[in-house]
Amino acid sequence: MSIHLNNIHSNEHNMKSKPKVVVIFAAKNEENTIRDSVVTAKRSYYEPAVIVIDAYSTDRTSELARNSGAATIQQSKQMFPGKGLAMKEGLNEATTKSAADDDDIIVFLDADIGNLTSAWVDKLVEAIINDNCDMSRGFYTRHARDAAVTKLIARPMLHIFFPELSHFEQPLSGEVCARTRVWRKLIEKDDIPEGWGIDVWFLIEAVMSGYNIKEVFLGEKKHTSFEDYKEDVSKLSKMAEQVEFTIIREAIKYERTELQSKVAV
Ligand SMILES: Nc1nc2c(ncn2[C@@H]2O[C@H](COP(=O)(O)OP(=O)(O)OP(=O)(O)O)[C@@H](O)[C@H]2O)c(=O)[nH]1
Ligand SMILES: [Mg+2]
Repeated sequence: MSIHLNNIHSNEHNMKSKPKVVVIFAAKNEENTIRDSVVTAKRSYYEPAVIVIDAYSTDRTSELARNSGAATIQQSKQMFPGKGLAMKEGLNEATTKSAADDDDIIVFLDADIGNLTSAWVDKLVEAIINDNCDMSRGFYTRHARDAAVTKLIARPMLHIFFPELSHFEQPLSGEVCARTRVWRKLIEKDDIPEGWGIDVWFLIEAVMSGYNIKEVFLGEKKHTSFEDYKEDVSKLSKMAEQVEFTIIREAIKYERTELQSKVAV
């Protein structure tokens, strides 16, 4: 009897049976981090299959992803930014093949994270399984100058147009997880952004579809894209423009332009 109890208690994941999990990375020129990203994701307790959607990288991203055991696919259009297109095509692939059952779980992770651990996958998946939410999203502590678009565009604009989303720490989080049935509902909509608008679009559309969303703390996030713009924040202007425009478009779509949350100007 005591052996039996010990076995139960030693299983920290306390799972009846493991769900099928697929991890998707969108990646453009991430040769420094892609191998570790794929290998680390695969070490998750949930033993996920990994898909990399490559944006015609001019470095070794695609080759390294394939050699690390990821199903590696080129996105259909050679466009940049094409993060939304890549995520949609990753979902088309997963929801028709490796995660085709409605109850399967699909996790997105950015491919430029220097301190990714497999616990990130575990925590995002466990929020879905144990906390009974429809979508889990990573939030983190980050460098004080990191996440400028989040701090200066996404959060203030959500506060004005979608005040019920004001509490989200990271509305542009790249670490997002949901069951196949939820992703299917979201990608059947016809206004899915192809560029940088995708992350905040998924958040707004999930909330407006009535899904229950939980942010999950993942510790510190160190990512190489911050190194590219930390000396010159103007490199984020295209991202800022697309996030801003996406929120305005969503505000019009959901008739939020009455500015019910007034801002003193
Ligand atoms: N397939 C594909 N992947 C992309 C594209 N643009 C960005 N990515 C990937 O999307 C992920 C997030 O992009 P980052 O450049 O790190 O941007 P971010 O971290 O969300 O934003 P910042 O906090 O502003 O740096 C990374 O894995 C990129 O390689 C694209 O056009 N196509
Ligand atoms: Mg990044």
